Amino acid sequence: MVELTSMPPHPPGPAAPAPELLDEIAQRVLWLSTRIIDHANHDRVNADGLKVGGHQASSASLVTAMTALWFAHLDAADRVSVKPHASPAFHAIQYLLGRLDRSKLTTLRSRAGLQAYPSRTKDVDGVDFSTGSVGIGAAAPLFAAAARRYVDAHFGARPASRFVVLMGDAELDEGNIWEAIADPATHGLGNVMWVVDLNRQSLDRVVPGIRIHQLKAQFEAAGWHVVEVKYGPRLLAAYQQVPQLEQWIDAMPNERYQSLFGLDPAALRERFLDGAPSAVLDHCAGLGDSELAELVTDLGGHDVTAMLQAYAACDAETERPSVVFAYTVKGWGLPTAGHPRNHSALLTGEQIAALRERVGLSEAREWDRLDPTSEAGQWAAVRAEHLRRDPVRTGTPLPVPTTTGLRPTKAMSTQEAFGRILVELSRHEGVGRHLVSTAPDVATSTNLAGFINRMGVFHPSDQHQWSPDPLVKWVEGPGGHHIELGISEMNLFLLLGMLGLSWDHHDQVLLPIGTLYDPFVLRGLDAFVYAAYSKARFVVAGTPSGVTLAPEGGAHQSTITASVGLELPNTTLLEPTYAVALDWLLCHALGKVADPGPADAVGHVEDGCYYVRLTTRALDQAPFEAARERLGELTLHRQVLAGAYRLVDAGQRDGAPVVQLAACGAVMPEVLTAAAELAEEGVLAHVVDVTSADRVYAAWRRTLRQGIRTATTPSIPGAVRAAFDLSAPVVTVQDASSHSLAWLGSALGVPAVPLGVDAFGESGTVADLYEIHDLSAGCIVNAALAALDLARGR
Ligand SMILES: Cc1ncc(C[n+]2csc(CCOP(=O)(O)OP(=O)(O)O)c2C)c(N)n1
Ligand SMILES: [Mg+2]
Repeated sequence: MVELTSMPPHPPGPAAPAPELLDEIAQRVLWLSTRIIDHANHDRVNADGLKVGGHQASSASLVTAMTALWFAHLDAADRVSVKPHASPAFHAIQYLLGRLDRSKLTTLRSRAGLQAYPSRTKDVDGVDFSTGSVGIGAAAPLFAAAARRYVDAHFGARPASRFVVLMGDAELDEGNIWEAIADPATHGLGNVMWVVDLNRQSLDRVVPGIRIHQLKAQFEAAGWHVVEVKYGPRLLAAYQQVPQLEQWIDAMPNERYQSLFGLDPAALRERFLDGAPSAVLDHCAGLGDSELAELVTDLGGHDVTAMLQAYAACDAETERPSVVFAYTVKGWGLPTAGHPRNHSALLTGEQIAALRERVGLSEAREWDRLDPTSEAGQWAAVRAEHLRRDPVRTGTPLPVPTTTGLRPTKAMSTQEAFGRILVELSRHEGVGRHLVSTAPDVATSTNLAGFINRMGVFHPSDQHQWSPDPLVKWVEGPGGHHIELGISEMNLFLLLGMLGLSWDHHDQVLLPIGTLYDPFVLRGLDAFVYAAYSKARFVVAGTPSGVTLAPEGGAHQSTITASVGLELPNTTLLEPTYAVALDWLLCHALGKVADPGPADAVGHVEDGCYYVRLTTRALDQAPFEAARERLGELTLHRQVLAGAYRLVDAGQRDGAPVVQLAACGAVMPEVLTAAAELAEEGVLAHVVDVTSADRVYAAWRRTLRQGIRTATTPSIPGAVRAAFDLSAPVVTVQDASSHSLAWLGSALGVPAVPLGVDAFGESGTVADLYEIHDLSAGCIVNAALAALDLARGR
């Protein structure tokens, strides 16, 4: 058995300082994070009258855990995902470490300021993972660790990183969490630690009942190492003396226990002791009210020593991911502590003044960093140096070719072409090495089998192959290039997103390619959006797509996905019709995945992911070859990449009506037949193959924006002028909702008749389905005549 390249050991960090020093720093983090939000809401001029917001209580809940992490645990190579509502605590820490300018502290939730929730692309102080949609940002580092395992196995181990997550306890209600930990691709990742901020509160309420036993069991069943940090040192010492005290607190309903935090000490005594057993009453009789209050609210998640011990226990566990359940108080150290409605509650001016005084600051010094001459200030400097990261290297560009030279000699579907292109690329020196594919249990049915047979399946150690099937040679081991997932599409997009950030997280460019059935893009959509928002770079193929999947029926026929691909930022939708066009587009996309390159003449840069919609309908490739003859390879190549080319030019004839049929993908045979029928009736019908509606739309929007911003007449984009006729009415045809191409009429300034699929599909033949949805050649002819009528009626 070949073992994975062994990880280099962790560099020992500077020894942790005394807990009192960390407590002092935690108080400053608490102050700054609270004040950052307070300033945004109460001091900054608010022209809109909209509430600015921010989450003081939610941020305070994690202050101890985060101070312990950044000031005594993390190394420079570690990567951390911070719970969305703790962004102020994160920025306060970065400020104290000297990574954030003071001027930024008063910019929370303002333009070009600190983002409401940690953002990789918009924040300036080293956010590793964007967060906001709860559950997604928490799961992402698990997949980043899976990507690291892959990168280490293929390109040699890099400085060891730990992947740390700081998450809310209500995030565990999100199903994607459980999908993530259940997938075998995330098993055995000993460098992952999730810290659950167990404050037993969500947005609306104190969570009824305590589910910790169930949660622990679920993690353990998934093979995780579970650590619980429940009580602080005071309570633990008291339990030694009075075991009944522990039973009393453990048995207390969550709502009652939480309500203690908001009480003054005398009232707390009364509520806490109401109905208590005599041993508890006796013990507490010897304590003053404040002493009792401190004891009863002494939770482990606010004890730096207990938290550091928990982190160390997770480090020691190298074979399994770890989860730490840290018992905390939402609003720790604030007057809103434990209040059921504290999620967005803001401190009053008096409360802020009292907090400022408590941490020993004056108004004049309130934004100061830790005094550099103090012990705490000196420690911050030591940690800042320890955590300093080198900028990401930009390696030599990958030699991605512009074409694999694919020349189909027979009818071919785009899905088949896709498989062939990948096999060709896998043979390409300098490119194959960087290719990594993944699929949620649909690798064979999406045509990745050829690639996998050549490149193998990734597994951390060599596996014996039991399969008797000679056609499926799935050799599993550390050299494999395909990561097979369970069925979860959410996991697919999380993994693609993290493979697509490998250039940043692991200093290694990869060429990630994922496949899934097109309708299930929507099943993973939140993670797809997350990946795009994070500017991950990958290619995903939705295949097969549309009602062309005829017999498979409505549940498997996608309609709105084309609109999703078109509208999603940082994502380019490609839907070519012909194999060679797909080859050119894929090669170009992979080149951009390797390196997005500089902006074009108008400042546009395509930086993100590529979504290719494919089908299994084999199409005659002759029309494309005819266009190649007519236009020449260079022009055709350029136009295919720009998003549209004229597949059939109907020529000119004085007085003859002219219409254009703009279409993409599987429907092209019907479109070509319609064009021929129209010609027989004396109508000149151009056919435009729209290879990327996204690129044409984006070009049109760019010229419009330019016009709007400069108050000048917008120009017509080159991509539009080259392929379309700017005076002929247009019929748009796509095996997708008709809406997704309907804008072409406006872009061309001509009447438009959009055809597409605006109802759920059903089982049938392709001809049946096209007839049901008005995609038959006859319907297209009638649509063209309608478009001409509309144009005449103007
Ligand atoms: C997917 C998603 N659904 C809903 C929300 C709105 N939301 C933000 S925080 C929150 C509750 C958070 O509770 P928890 O995770 O326990 O965090 P904490 O108590 O630490 O604030 C909700 C429902 C969101 N951000 N994302
Ligand atoms: Mg909570």
